[in-house]
Amino acid sequence: MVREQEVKSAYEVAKERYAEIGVDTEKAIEQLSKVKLSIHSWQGDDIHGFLNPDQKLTGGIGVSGNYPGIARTPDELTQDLHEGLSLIPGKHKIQLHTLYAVTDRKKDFDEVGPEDFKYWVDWAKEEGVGLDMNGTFFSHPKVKHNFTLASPEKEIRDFWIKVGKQSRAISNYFGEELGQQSVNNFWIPDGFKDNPIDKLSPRKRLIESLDEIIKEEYDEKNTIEAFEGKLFGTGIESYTVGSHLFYNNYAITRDKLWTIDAGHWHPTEDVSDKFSAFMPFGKGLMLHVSRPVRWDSDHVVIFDDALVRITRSLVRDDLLSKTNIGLDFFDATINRVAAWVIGARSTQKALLQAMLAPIDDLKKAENEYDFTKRLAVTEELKSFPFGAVWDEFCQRNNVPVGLDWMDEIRRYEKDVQFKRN
Ligand code: RNT
Ligand code: ZN
Repeated sequence: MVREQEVKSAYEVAKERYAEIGVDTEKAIEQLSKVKLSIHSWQGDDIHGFLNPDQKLTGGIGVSGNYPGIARTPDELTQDLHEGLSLIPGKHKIQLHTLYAVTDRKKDFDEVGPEDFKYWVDWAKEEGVGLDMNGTFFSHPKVKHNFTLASPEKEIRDFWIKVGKQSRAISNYFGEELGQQSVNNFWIPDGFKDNPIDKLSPRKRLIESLDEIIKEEYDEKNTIEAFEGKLFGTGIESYTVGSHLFYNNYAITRDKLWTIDAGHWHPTEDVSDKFSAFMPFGKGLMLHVSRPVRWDSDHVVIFDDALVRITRSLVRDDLLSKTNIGLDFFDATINRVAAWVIGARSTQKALLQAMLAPIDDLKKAENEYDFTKRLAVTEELKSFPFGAVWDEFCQRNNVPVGLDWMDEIRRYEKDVQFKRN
């Protein structure tokens, strides 16, 4: 109770400080509560899934670590997700993959359909979350020499086209059942370890396969596709069929979403600078917020400069309504539920800090060439008491304030996760 009052009083002070520069903290709180994050199921089980959990992870991505308590079954994964969600303020979505189908018999990737996701839909309804989808195009013997939809073999392409079509049916089912649009993200690993001769034909084949996948019409109210490019993967260093430019063009010409994964670019490239270059032409964005440490390492997202630049661009350029903010990282060296909580809370904090700024005033100064004011205000803003507003946001959403959530994680690992091994 003492804590509750302290949080309130600190908030009242912060509210006044922000009001002095024309920022309404109540408005920011309201704005933040409308942002749904798309939290990725695969942080909970190191991308094993339930279809072929013993298969090695392929596609040039990797998880390291063996922290105890990994979720091994649908019930364990949903239990962990529930725990994570209880420590993250607000209402969110969960991103699934074909791999997470819950089937009544052994099924291959291309056989999995909406009926195999009823488990998740029932859970999502109970939990009050939305669902997003990802077709799985890796960790399967039919990924031949790192090729799927762009394979030179028709038989291989056809298998993966079917997986893609099924993922759309599943995503549509999520949308219909849960009454909110489900984003269906496509990422494929296709590419070469060493220098290719023919760079054009694989891309033409990929276009053909994708066009075939998206041929059937679905109501966009329920589902929309997003396409995620990449620079390279481990073992696929020299050429990636689905490059950024490829999917940028594909998304625009097909009126679909473009997915920007923060880890998929040259290490010095600022992904946040791309949103405003794409959006005047494109329908919308999906983000995979991630943290590349020297390479596409998928470290847990933290409140760092890269994240702050992403959230500032979204807020300042008013792109939130056209952007789906998904998370994509996998770290097995720490508690996997804590990883979700840290990544999600950091993303929300960075959004809030971006919202707590006199944006219209700054835009005006910029248009009047008052760059002195622009620099002075943005610098001072960095030490404004945004943490007090964040605490108030957590309190109002009935989730632990500050580090209190770690006590709950310690209890959970002791009572639940550590008992699994
Ligand atoms: C891989 C992509 C892709 C995956 C997930 C598991 O580099 O980022 O989004 O991480 O689909
Ligand atoms: Zn990604």
